[in-house]
Amino acid sequence: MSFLKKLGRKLGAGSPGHAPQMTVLCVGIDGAGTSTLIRAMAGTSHSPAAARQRKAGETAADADRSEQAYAKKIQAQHTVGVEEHAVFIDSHEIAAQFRTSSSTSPSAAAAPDGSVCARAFAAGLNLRVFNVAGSEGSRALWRTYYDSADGVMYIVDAADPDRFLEAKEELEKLLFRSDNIMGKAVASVKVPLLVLANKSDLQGAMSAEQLEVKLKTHLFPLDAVHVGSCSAAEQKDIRVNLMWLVEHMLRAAK
Ligand SMILES: Nc1nc2c(ncn2[C@@H]2O[C@H](COP(=O)(O)OP(=O)(O)OP(=O)(O)O)[C@@H](O)[C@H]2O)c(=O)[nH]1
Ligand SMILES: [Mg+2]
Repeated sequence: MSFLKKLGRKLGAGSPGHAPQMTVLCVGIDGAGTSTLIRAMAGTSHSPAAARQRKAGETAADADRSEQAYAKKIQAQHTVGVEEHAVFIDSHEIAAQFRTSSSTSPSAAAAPDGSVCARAFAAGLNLRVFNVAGSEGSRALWRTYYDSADGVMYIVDAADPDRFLEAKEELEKLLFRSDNIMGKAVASVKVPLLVLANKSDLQGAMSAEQLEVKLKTHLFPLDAVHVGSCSAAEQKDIRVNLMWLVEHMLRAAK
């Protein structure tokens, strides 16, 4: 490697400015927890009560009532249209992920110079995460973003059995061409898919294994599919699942 290239790598190591960029589509039907999850990934989650400014002269009881009302308002906010969020993955985290991965596909150490994977190893990875609203009227938009995504995160409310079928059907509509039925399905785009059973903190929430069986993900004609579980609200098990997606997007990149 030339001196200049070595220097460039050294300067760029771990810095978002030099890192390559990949696009992730993060969706789920309304209420699944997509926005909460993305806020946690991007490090912008906050306690609603803490975010509210206490007014001068307000009594503790008044403050308590206002904070509860504020928390409710925040929780009731549905995403409208499309939001874009930035998430930076540090190069050391990428190296650690590849080291601990049990996958048998070629190591990133062998990635050709200048490839997305090699650049991410040197400088980290910028993720552009698109959150498209989960309301019924917005779901047709998912496909538009899917076509140009390097990876997909599909969020399911694991504690809401009443809406599970709806979540399953919407995922199938997104992944497969409408003229095919499951079993003979043809994926419209073959990018890594991470399905998350969210709200694992709630009693009775489906496990990742249960969701995997119910969705029949082993039938999905994709090269890389993983079902994990997490709690976006408690910020639990998010990073480990995100890193699975990062690794598989990098392995699939040219
Ligand atoms: N208990 C629990 N509640 C969660 C979790 N994730 C999200 N929620 C709650 O679920 C509700 C919906 O979360 P959102 O993140 O707004 O859902 P969304 O998928 O973005 O919904 P749309 O914007 O309508 O598409 C909110 O009240 C969240 O606080 C979780 O892991 N556990
Ligand atoms: Mg939302």
